[in-house]
Amino acid sequence: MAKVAEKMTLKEKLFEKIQAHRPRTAKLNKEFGSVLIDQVTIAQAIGGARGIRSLVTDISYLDPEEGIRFRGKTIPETFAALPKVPGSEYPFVEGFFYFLMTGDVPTMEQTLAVVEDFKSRAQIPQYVFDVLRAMPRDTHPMTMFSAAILAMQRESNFAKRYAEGMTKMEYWDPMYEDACNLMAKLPAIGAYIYRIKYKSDTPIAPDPKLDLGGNFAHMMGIGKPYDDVARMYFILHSDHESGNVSAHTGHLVASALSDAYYAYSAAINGLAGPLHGLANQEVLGWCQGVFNKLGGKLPTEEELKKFLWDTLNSGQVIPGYGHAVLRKTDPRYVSQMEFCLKHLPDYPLFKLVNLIYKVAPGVLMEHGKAKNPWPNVDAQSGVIQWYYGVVEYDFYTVLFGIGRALGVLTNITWDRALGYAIERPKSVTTDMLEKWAAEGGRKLS
Ligand code: CMX
Repeated sequence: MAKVAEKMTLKEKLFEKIQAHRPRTAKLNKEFGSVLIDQVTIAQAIGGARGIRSLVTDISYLDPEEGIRFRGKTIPETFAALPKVPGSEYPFVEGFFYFLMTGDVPTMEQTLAVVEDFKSRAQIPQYVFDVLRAMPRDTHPMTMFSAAILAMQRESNFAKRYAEGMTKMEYWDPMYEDACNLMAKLPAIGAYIYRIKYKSDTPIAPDPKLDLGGNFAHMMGIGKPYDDVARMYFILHSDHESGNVSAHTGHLVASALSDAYYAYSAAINGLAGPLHGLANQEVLGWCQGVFNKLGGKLPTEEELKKFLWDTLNSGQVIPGYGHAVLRKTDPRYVSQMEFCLKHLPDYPLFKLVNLIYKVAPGVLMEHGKAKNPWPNVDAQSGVIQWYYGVVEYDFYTVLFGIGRALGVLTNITWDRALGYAIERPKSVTTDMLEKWAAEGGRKLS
């Protein structure tokens, strides 16, 4: 007899959703495969494939004006809908994972089942700690994080099952197992890197009573409300549709049927770039530079304008500003700003970040290059971390990386469920571009 929906595990629910979704993808592919959805210009071919509609995901969608929606919900709607950790302002990360995977808002009971499931998967093999310990302590924490994930590849269910032989229809199952096993471990790996690198080698063991966000705060050694900061931070950074470098890298690598460990380690390497996730580290460095130059005092608007122009004139970007898709202030920025207004309204670094928000868009507009002069997620995130004592700002992108796993791992599970193909776009040569430019375009057909 079929199990009642509320009693289904996340995995059973996911399978039900996969079975319902597969005919939609198959029909589109078979009956409407030749329907045109976009065309490509020379500028797009040279300019990083910007805006070309050639990826499919149902996990999140980024509207240039509105910002991100997770499974159809805006950030405030997402936070309002999901079951909250008792005594906390923010939802369980585990419930959010359920929501991303299935598109359904879980009940408290379903959420707690994922909390328990993740706990049963959270144990980290000793060799991972040994690998991290063998690395020089001045290694960038993103390199350590990526190496730890890659080191665990031998644990992959997907790789084992693939070697034994399984049908395409089964791929999603071991990919889901790998996704959950990895997601359950990442917070502890991140906190371990933090404690050995910056806190005199004093790792803190997990507390089995706590949820993912609470446990992360505990293992970082930081009291309340840092548990809520962790929950908010991981959810906000989880997904930003498929084309950004980390999500796209995860999708690309997994499309070769590389497992979740290979794919997510690669995604982390992309996130480590200063034009992507590393921008949060750069923002804090930039702000501290301003404070240092002014002996710790807040700049006036005029002084700040000069700092911004100096940065632009030296050929650098204003970190935390601009976006490849967004054309307004990032709602992830707004969500963190609201947290700051509630918890740290008078904090000098928050005041500086607000002042930058007032001044930088005008400077960028006058500069005339950036298509979007408004702040992105990275412009605000470091302030909160700094306030709660995480002042080692080269660690910030690891926090991003723990959150981003929620989206990437969900996406690659669905990629396998829907049988998405190995990714292989076609390249052309400069000679060809010049020929087509002279002819007014490539003759199609
Ligand atoms: N400061 C200065 N110049 C900027 C700028 C900024 N913040 N944002 C864009 N520009 C420049 C670009 O470098 C580009 O210059 P060139 O024509 O000389 O190459 C020009 O404006 C046009 O760029 P764009 O189309 O507006 O932006 P892109 O889609 O090419 O790049 C992004 C998007 C995010 C890489 C870019 O805005 C940037 O470098 N921002 C600063 C770094 C940052 O905050 N990254 C984090 C993004 C969020 C995330 O992924 O975490």
